[in-house]
Amino acid sequence: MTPTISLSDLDFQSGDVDIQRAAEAFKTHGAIVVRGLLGAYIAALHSDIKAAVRQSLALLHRASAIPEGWRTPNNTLFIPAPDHYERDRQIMVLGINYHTSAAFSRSAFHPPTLDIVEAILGPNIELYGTGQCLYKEPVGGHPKHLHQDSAYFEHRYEGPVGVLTYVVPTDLDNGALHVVPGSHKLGQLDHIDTFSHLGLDDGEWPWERALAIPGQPGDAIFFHVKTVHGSKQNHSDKPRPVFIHRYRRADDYVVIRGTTTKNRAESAKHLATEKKESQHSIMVRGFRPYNGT
Ligand SMILES: O=C(O)CCC(=O)C(=O)O
Repeated sequence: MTPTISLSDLDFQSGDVDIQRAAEAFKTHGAIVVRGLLGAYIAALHSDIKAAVRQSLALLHRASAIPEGWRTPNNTLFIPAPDHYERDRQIMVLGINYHTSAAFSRSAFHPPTLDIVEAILGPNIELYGTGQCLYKEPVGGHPKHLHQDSAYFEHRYEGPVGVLTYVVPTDLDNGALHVVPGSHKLGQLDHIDTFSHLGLDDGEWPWERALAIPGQPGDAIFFHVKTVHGSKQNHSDKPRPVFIHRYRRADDYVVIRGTTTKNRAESAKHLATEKKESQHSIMVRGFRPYNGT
């Protein structure tokens, strides 16, 4: 599937978004980008991201080994660094979230963002997760193989809408997000274990199948949980952080979770035991009626 869709099919301008048209484009292509949408939060978030990086590096000697790499006490995930790198480990997921950064949590409640999410998911929406910051260190910072997020958290219903926002100018040189338009309609695909955890076989899913989305700080990419996406290495001399909010219908919940083929297969055995009641999160739109028995 070579992309026949071009960036202009997915592109919207903050302040001038036709919400229904944006929601339709999302449903058709599985991704849209809204330029400048979260620009007001970038300065404060970037400052908190830099503080979290300093803290993570200072705590690296206290990191413990986990199946995905190493985790510092402030919850930053490190993975092996390239051979020529100044350290043997590099940051992959930075330990910053709604519990540690007010700018991060404020930005999750941004009304124009929620207006678009509501047009996609309907009136009753909760946050999924506590926010995520994917980081690529300079000079080789890790590639993230093409994958579906549903390989990591498959949901009972529609699944979360991810909103990934650039913090620095992001292009082909430093790790722009790539998406495969329409791939959210392919169902759950089989993933394999890769350097960047669960990913698609790159023989079957080469980067040429995907559309790159270069952008500026504040540009927000909305993507479906089953949209195939990923990003290449950061070849620039500066870090490339992004931050992600995830929103889901208030009745939706995870049925299978994993980070490796082994732990995902184990989780799939317990499919029937997953329940919404133990997965309630903060509501951002609408109301959750009591539905206990
Ligand atoms: O650009 C990145 O850092 C990768 C983001 C991503 O693929 C994900 O959050 O699933």
